[in-house]
Amino acid sequence: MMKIHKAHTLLDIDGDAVLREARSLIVKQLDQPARRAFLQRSLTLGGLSLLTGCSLSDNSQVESALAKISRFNDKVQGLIFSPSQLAPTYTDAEITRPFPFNAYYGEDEVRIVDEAGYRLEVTGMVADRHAWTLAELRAMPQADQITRHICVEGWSAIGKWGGVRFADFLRHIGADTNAKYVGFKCADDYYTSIDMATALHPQTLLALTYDGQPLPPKYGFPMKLRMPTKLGYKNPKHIMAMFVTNTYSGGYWEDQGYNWFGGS
Ligand SMILES: Nc1nc2c(c(=O)[nH]1)N[C@H]1C(S)=C(S)[C@@H](COP(=O)(O)O)O[C@H]1N2
Ligand SMILES: [Mo]
Repeated sequence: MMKIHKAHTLLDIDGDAVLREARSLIVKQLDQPARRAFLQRSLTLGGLSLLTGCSLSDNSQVESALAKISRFNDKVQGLIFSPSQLAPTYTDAEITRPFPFNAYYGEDEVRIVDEAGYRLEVTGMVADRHAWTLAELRAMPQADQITRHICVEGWSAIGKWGGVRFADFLRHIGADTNAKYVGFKCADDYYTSIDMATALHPQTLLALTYDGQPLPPKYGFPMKLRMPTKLGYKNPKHIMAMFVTNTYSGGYWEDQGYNWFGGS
């Protein structure tokens, strides 16, 4: 099922009711399964940022809605930000089971990527542009983390991912770390891009495993980029290609209005 985002629908509905729902979702439903209804009822950060970009300052309802949304955003940002600049980590016992699945389509349409033919394409501002097999990536030093994934649809969940520290990978391939962005293309139609500072963050992981096992298809086989400092939509699954660039390249949801930085 396709999710439809339409910023203008927010103008047709009661701002306070939407915000009550947003608050109750974020407060009561942390660690609960995904609620697609959240998006289906049109409350999306995407729609909201689109509104922020519009000149609607004469509309007092929208203005007060935006002020409340900004506090709602602060709450989300607060969950993923800590003064030490590292996202909080958790114990095995705190892992959310089962971990929720999410994508712009349903679980019955999860993309299956064949391991044998898989090569991670690396282009742009890097010295070594060879394409990587999974075996080569598994031969790099591995790290793992138990962190919280926060989705703007109003749920969060704690999971365990393992793989190659992205900073190690970037240095290994001779990436120009003065470049502004790293972009990703996925096996589905998803794509996103991140700032270099986050790419180099010690908790940013080119994740090859989930809960100690090769990443299952639904969680992004053969690999995803796991960034506990960023919201769920910034974490691309099924990565097929990455590129280092100074040219802004947006993202699947970002191009529909979601905040591009999407994190702390
Ligand atoms: N390739 C791809 N990556 C994606 C998405 C997607 O639709 N396709 N959805 C994003 C969103 S909005 C979320 S919340 C997470 C969900 O990851 P999970 O299935 O491991 O919970 O994947 C992110 N990465
Ligand atoms: Mo998400």
